[in-house]
Amino acid sequence: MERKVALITGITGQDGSYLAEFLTEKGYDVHGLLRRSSSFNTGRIEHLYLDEWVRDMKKQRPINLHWADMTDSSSLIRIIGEVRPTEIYNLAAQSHVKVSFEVPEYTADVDATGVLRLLEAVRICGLEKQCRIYQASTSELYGKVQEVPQKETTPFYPRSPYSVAKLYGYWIVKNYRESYDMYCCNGILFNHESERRGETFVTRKITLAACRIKQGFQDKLYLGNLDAKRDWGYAKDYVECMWMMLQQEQPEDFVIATGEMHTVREFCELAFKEAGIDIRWEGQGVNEKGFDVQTNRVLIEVDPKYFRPCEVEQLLGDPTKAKTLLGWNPTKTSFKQLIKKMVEHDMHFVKKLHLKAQLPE
Ligand code: NDP
Ligand code: GDR
Repeated sequence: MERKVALITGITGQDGSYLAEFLTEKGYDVHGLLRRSSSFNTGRIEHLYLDEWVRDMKKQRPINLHWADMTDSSSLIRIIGEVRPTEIYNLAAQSHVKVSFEVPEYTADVDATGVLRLLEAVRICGLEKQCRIYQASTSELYGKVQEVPQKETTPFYPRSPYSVAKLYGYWIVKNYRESYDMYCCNGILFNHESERRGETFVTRKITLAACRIKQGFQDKLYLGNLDAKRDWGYAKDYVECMWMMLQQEQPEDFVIATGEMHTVREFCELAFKEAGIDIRWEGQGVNEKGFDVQTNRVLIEVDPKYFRPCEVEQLLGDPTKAKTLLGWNPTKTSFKQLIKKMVEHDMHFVKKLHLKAQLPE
């Protein structure tokens, strides 16, 4: 029988957790990198490895976690040599654009040099002809956009230490493909969100705040640039595409996006509406405020501390190539459905957290 062994870097993150579920269901032997942290960082994947009995009932295979770090070549070589994966999904990254301005050197180490370390580890282990590699590239590469909508041929203009590092990752993947005939692809993914999105990314920050405000646990939400426009999709739909890319005969790069663009302001309006609050806007720029239509209370304010030294004003992807060649459906989950899923989840999540906090020790 054909060996199907996947190694996922970044398995504890939003995408890694969905991809691990997807690949286990497809019958893969799934391995993931776990990096050392002073607190638990396995919350998103606990259900995949904790209870053997439950897993057995679901006829699921366990996932296997290995201590490693993208900044540590020896750990990557050791794991790739031991696991001998047939597919590697490189999702590990310092993935926060704003934070990359504060930790630019570390971001470059993980998001740029980390990709090189991984590719070299595959070669050192002699697997360059047996292992297919997916690289998590990003719409942030387009930055100051040169063409609307952005497609595979649109020129790049990165606007942050994060995207400059990812640009290196993109090109080194292309270079190893051309130099060593390796099967490696760049998925140029536009923003994708979910109930598991990190809490400091704007969408999750908004859905959580809307639910906390609705339940009386938060007074106000402070945001940065309300005019920023993004092409937001659903993470669970996007990880399927990562797998599809590695099943093609020839390795190629693909844009993955919905082809729809919305402002942060629109996201707020819909999320608050879903939570049962109607928002009315007044003022402009840093003085813009979002009022509760019913009570006239200010619920949303702009705080310049969330502005970026260099902003990406708008991103809109053209997923035609993925639709045509992969047969991928970019609008499986609509913008409204995405927000609904996130708000429904966060309503329960917030309630549960506060109930737990009230329990005696
Ligand atoms: P997350 O931030 O949710 O997850 C990042 C993962 O990388 C986590 O598992 C994290 O581990 C791990 N990681 C960070 N630093 C290291 C390191 N030094 N060594 C090993 N692992 C590390 O990101 P997403 O799931 O949202 O994104 C996945 C990938 O896709 C990233 O590369 C991101 O840049 C890229 N991307 C994401 C998009 C999006 O909209 N979500 C769009 C386009 C690209 P830990 O849990 O310990 O922090
Ligand atoms: P982004 O996502 O930078 O696109 O990177 P993020 O959700 O952080 O920001 C989107 C836009 O919203 C504006 N914004 C705010 N952002 C945050 N985080 N917090 C705020 O309070 C806030 N107010 C307004 C931002 O300025 C920005 O314009 C994400 C990450 O997942 C990357 O890893 C990935 O590569 C890209 O998406 C595609």
